[in-house]
Amino acid sequence: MSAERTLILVKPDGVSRGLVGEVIGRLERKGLTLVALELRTLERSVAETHYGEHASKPFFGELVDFITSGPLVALVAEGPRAVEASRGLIGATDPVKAAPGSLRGDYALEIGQNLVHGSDSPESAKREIDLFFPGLS
Ligand code: RTP
Ligand code: MG
Repeated sequence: MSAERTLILVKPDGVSRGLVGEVIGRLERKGLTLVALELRTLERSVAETHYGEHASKPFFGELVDFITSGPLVALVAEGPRAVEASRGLIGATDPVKAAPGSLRGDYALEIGQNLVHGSDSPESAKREIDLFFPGLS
């Protein structure tokens, strides 16, 4: 079985709403394995690096404000095609359009507070894991 790793964040809205267990449970029940897990509040510089691809977007300031607004849970999950598998569990970026049954489809309404992040490609996963858990990618 070829293993791939991905970075998942339970965003501050997920932590404050008590949905950490729900997110982790779905990842585990899908068959993904946790290989790192940490509760932390991000420095702005880390958030700006993590979301660097969006630096020129009009929502960038709000995105960084939100992701640094309180503790989040960062984790690395591993399994076959872990990036694609976890993006499927998370659902579309806009929670109103996310399929019911996905995490965003079931638990979120606003694009700016959409509960969970998952790396969008193996290359992004490597970059993001190196940022959050150096040496683990
Ligand atoms: P994420 O990186 O957080 O997992 O989300 P994603 O891949 O589904 O979406 P992405 O395009 O990477 O956008 C990152 C986050 O920016 C916020 N966003 N707001 N107002 C808007 O039009 C808008 N577009 C994106 C969302 O919170 C999204 O998760
Ligand atoms: Mg993204």
